[in-house]
Amino acid sequence: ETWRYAFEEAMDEVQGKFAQKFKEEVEANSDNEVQLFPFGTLGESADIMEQAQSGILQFVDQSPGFTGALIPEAQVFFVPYLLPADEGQLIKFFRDSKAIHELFPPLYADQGLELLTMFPEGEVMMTTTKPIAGPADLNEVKFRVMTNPLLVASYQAFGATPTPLPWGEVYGALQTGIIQGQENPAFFIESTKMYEVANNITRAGHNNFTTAVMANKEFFDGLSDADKTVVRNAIAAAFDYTVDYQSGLTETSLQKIKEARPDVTITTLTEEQRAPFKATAAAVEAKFLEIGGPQAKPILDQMKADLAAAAGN
Ligand code: 6CS
Repeated sequence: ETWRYAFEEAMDEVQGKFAQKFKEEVEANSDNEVQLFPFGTLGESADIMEQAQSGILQFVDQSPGFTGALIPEAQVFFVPYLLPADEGQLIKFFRDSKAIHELFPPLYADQGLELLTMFPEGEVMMTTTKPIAGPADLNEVKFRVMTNPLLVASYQAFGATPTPLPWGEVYGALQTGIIQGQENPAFFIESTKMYEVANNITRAGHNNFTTAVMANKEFFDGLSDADKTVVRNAIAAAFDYTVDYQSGLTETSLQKIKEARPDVTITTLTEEQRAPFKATAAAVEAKFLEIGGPQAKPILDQMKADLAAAAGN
């Protein structure tokens, strides 16, 4: 059989690396073939999700940044400063989290999706046309966010004017001045050349980019037990591979950006400068409980317990 798998990034970006490893594992361990569709071949994130739900695609990688509209609980990943900055803790959390492995799958199942994995793609950084040292500098900045109500609330709390847009419109919107900022991990800022149209990079340490890989549920349920195992093993192998691939990626990406455009500023905010951003977390968390769907509270409570466990507490 041929399985179709679409993702939100290019072949040589993190989701593409994951997908290629998944394909390699599936094809080495079964007679199935995996056809990969990178960003731009089948539409935006919202389009590939629809295609996966309707069964045109068997697999899809869509980030909670877009799934939040479909599964309100997935917005939890946009409570600022919830995920740890420490990489070891972060990976441990993604590997062991009960919220991810037990509480989220039924919510995805309700939308016709088999949740296969979630994984991190790196520290999120702001890129803006003007330097940012604190919330006051975000005043009147139209800041592009993914189409996720809690991410909108979070940037409102940060003092910006959040502007939800699909990914394909971001470069042009920065270029023409419709927006003045956006956020993404360093590898993505580098590969998509965001620094060309917004040359100030700010590390507020407020989040790590989470993504999720799913299968069409009807398709997955119809697989033989052997094929289900092939899929699950391929996902596990791709997870490990992607974690290794990302080791040191943030720093090498920032280095490449500096080389490509020496006048880029890269500012790591001090603890003192981060304090007003951190102070918004409680209000954004309260907002999540309000708009995060019927399972918002159990998901948030479980996430916190999982994060404490990953931190060794
Ligand atoms: O900002 C976005 O919309 C995109 N960012 C990343 C890192 N991956 C895909 C997503 O579409």
